[in-house]
Amino acid sequence: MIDEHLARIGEPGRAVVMGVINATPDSFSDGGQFADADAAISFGEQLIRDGADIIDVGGESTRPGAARVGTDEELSRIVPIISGLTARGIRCSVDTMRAGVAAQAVEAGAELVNDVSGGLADAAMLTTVSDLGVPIVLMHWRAPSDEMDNFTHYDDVVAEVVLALAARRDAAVAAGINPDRIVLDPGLGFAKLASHNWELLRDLPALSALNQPVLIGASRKRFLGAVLAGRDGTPRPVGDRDAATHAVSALAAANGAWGVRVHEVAGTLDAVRVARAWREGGAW
Ligand code: PMM
Repeated sequence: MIDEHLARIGEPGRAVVMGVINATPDSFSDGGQFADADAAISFGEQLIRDGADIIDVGGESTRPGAARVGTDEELSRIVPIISGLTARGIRCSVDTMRAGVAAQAVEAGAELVNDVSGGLADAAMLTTVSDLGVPIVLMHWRAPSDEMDNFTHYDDVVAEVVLALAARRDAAVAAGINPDRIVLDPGLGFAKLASHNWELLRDLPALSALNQPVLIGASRKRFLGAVLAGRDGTPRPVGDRDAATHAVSALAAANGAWGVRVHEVAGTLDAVRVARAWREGGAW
């Protein structure tokens, strides 16, 4: 079930395309890209021209090993970008683990909170989002980025991620968030080995069975570099993983994903449009 907030994003019948702006000096695929807020806003406008439905703005890197940034630094990175984009009529979500940052981002115009910690990093997040009345993405998360590579053991990754996300969904509902406003995300690459990511993608229907919209964030991630490695085992470089990202987006959308979070939008839009035709037999 999807409420009117979520239904307004994108077009009925096709997966939502969430374009990424990482206003960070060190994100793994696009860090340090923007000299200032104006450059980030121009980039957001380009993502919209390319076909993005919503722009996800983050000010704190979650790359493996990344340390936290301070709240003021995070706010100063993202609020001017969100204000600038929403003033231009562009939909925004905020990628943050902090309740206070989520609140200020919504004040600046963001209409969706994307919390990679699923509400675990900040005890005030779920009640804050409940009060804000906006939808939330709850991602599967086990530990902060500088520790997450120590938490990659699973006996059954699909069952454990589904159970953990169901628990986060229940916690969000208990905090007052309308269940129709909750999106779940398996958190590809977060405390997960490449094989875990692929198992989660293969068994996407197990996650969809929780009856919440599902967001997939595979864009340019390490496991795509590994699957495309050269004959000598050298991973495919980050900048050359977009075709693989499009393939994952098409397959995820064809398997019922609500949305995909990506850096390269134009090809992703093609991919999810193809997925829609595939699912609906070309008839709509
Ligand atoms: N991945 C990253 C950051 N935020 N949010 C959601 N919901 N899902 C993800 O998979 C996700 C995310 C890390 O990737 P980036 O550094 O390219 O943004």
